[in-house]
Amino acid sequence: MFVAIMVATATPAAAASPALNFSDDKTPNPTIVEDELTIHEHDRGQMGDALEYYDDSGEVTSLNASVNSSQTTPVGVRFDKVDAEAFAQFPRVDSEGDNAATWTKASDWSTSSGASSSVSVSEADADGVEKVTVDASVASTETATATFGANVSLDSDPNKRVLTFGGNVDELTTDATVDVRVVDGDGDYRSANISASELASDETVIANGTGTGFVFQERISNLPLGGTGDGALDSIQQIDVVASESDAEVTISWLDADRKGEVDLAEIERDTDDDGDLETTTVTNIYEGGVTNITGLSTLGDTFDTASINDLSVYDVSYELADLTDESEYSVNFSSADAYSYPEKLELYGDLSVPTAIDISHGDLTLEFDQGLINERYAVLEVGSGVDSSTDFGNVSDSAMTDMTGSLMGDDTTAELVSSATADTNYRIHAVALLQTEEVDDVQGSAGGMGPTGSGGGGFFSNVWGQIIGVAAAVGGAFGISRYFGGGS
Ligand SMILES: [Ca+2]
Ligand SMILES: [Ca+2]
Ligand SMILES: [Ca+2]
Repeated sequence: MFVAIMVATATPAAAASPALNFSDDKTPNPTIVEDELTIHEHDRGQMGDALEYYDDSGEVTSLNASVNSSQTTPVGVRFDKVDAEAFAQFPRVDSEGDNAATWTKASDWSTSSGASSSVSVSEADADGVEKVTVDASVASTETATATFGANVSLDSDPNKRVLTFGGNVDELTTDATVDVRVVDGDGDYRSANISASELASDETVIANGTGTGFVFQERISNLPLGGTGDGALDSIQQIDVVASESDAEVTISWLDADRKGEVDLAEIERDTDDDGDLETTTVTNIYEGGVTNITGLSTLGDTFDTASINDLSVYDVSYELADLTDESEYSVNFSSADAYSYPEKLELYGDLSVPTAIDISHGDLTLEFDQGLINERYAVLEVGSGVDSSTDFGNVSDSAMTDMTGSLMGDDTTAELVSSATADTNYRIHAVALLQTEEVDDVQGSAGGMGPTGSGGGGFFSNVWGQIIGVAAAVGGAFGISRYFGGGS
């Protein structure tokens, strides 16, 4: 009979997952949770989802995991670690090949300073991004200036263009200020500044302290005019980075004074109306600096369509039993539970592990278990840390498994089964949950063996089993049959 039904009803499942209804809170779904995953190179030209990465063979692959949907900003980007073609394009010269004219060449900068001051410009490529560091040692009442003017000559509409500055403020000693100036041919300039005495969110301020990942964009006409020319910014001939009064250092990852519009960076959460609550907003500047948490990779502006994001942060990642697709990694079995004074039981095995790769780094990993039943209804709950996944379920020695029923804290709580889990370690979970007859349907799901998406079947045995129960239920006596096949526990 078993064979006959199996042949009649079993269907192959391409991406099988355990044949349980994971939307029911009684369904056991042990999960390894991770606070922050780092993808060292998220290449937007090759990847879409935040859980994709290059495996150690250089192939794009995806973690068998999910990001907690309650995260409003599930990914984080440090813009000075983003490698976007546009960052290095300035100045744009009609005839240049392969972006030969670029501010990222330190040798194309010049310097000047007061008698007791000095300044150096050096290339500081990092994270796959071309960068230039301006390091100024400045005496009181003096200035030190780094100038980029090679191939810069914008005679039309200088005030309609946008000054863009992205990068890090590495050092800003007390009283130091850094001005970033667009300068014309007769000594006028308009400037944005870095100063501890300014409000960071001010539209003429790049930053007011040290930090990383700042992005500043502002229409030049909105920036204050200075200098000793004729009082009008007639053209843009150079960009000056001017440190005053005391030591300062900046590392530039994005510089531009050409474009006539600000570009969208991404959608973030920011308090835009000063009421203390965050709003969702698409921004063109990052005055907060650091890692910018964004509402999704898809909100990145088109400047970043083919960018590489180095060290992409992904928050609140779950490696769930429900995510398992390899049928050798789990087993579910409903059967009679007479021995426990309950009508039915679900016996479950699962192998959970978090993969490692050169191109990913893991944060804190915790094996958790959300309880949907009272403690007494978990007749068995045990974990084997480091159990070889090739060992058949049920063939693991008792000594390899640790009883975790003492970690249970009641219905609707989360038990911590392994507090400091490690990647590349197999955690074998074995649970027996005691169920009322009507709960079997809830836990198994109305699809009678469909996985959580309803689009695929369960593992081979569990799928067949679900089908058997479904078929048997139709003719009555489902649990007579299930008892017949019930596994011992
Ligand atoms: Ca260029
Ligand atoms: Ca002028
Ligand atoms: Ca607000």
